[in-house]
Amino acid sequence: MKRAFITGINGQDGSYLTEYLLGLGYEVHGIVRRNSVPEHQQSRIEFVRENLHVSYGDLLDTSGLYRLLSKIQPDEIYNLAAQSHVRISFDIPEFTVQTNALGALNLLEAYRNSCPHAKYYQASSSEMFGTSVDSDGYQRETTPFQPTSPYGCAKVFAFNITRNYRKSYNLHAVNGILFNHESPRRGSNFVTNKVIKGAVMIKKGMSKKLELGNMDSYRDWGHSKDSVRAMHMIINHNIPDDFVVAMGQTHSVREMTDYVFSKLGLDYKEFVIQNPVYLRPEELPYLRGDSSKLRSTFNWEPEYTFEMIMNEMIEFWMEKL
Ligand code: NAP
Ligand code: F7E
Repeated sequence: MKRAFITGINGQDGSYLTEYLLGLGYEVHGIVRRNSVPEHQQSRIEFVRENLHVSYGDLLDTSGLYRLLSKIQPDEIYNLAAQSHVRISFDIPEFTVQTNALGALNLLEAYRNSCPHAKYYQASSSEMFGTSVDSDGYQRETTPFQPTSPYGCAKVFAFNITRNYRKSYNLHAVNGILFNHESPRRGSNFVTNKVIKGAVMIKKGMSKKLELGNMDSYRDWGHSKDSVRAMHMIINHNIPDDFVVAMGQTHSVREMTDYVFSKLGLDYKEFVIQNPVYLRPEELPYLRGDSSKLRSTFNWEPEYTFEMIMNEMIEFWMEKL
């Protein structure tokens, strides 16, 4: 039985990856942070029991990471933990950098010194590209990084230090450069889930308005389930390497909002207002990923279309509210 160790196990991706690996017969270990509401600590994985082992841990608690990895001796390590909200990274830049950049280094150090024969996956992000776009309108593995947020800057460090450890110490350490991916488990302060929850509340008469920031940025939205399948492929490639994971299609926030409201029989223009609170000091205006390398190496194809993702999330909130 293979053993996996996941940081950020109670996050959106961590919970889907846990289910996916358990389905493949893995024993899954993960760390959660202490929360003053204990029910929140494992809220996304509480329905999973067998072959799942959860410990308290934090990327900033290096000795704890070392102790756990020494004991568990995992075959695969997935570093998914992060302060993952880009706008909030402007409010708490130091914490974001400590967790997303130094936290990755802490985990790499614990890995190198306790279980160097394991494989290591770093959750890198399209936010690293920032304003950089190739002349054909795509971002890919060779596109230079020009990050536009503390979050993006920290992820660039984590990406580079993962490569540096791979080369310096001959470790099987890899990066997945993932574009935005969503699901009903997405935090409701990310734009897709915020729009969908807000629109359903308006539909049900529970709210009258929805406040958003910049509606003219473009994102390449996929599904978290397709993303975690790709993570498993990337970490298990025979050569440690870095891969972009993306749908290759882009939609503006406005188009996405229009789709969601129309699906509910509403006109978004009657309900959506702009609140500058949700604008970013520097915006990333456009993302569209070219995942040809991933597709040709592993035959990876997304199972979800943009419309399927939105529809699943709409159904979720229609039932939940
Ligand atoms: P998420 O839902 O925000 O989950 C992040 C997880 O990290 C949470 O469980 C959180 O715990 C944990 N965490 C935060 N700080 C920590 C720390 N100091 N020590 C240990 N755990 C900590 O994010 P996600 O959407 O699943 O994303 C997973 C990873 O992929 C993240 O690294 C993210 O930056 C990256 N990524 C995401 C996307 C995307 O579109 N979703 C795209 C590219 C890259 P709490 O619940 O206690 O806060
Ligand atoms: O914003 C705009 C906002 O917060 C998307 C993270 O998973 O993907 C995610 O980062 C766009 C931006 O995601 C609101 O300005 C407008 O242009 O859903 P988001 P993100 O910033 O792209 C990357 C790849 C990651 O790695 C991150 O971890 O939507 N927008 N109005 C808004 N965004 C939010 N959150 N809230 C609004 O009211």
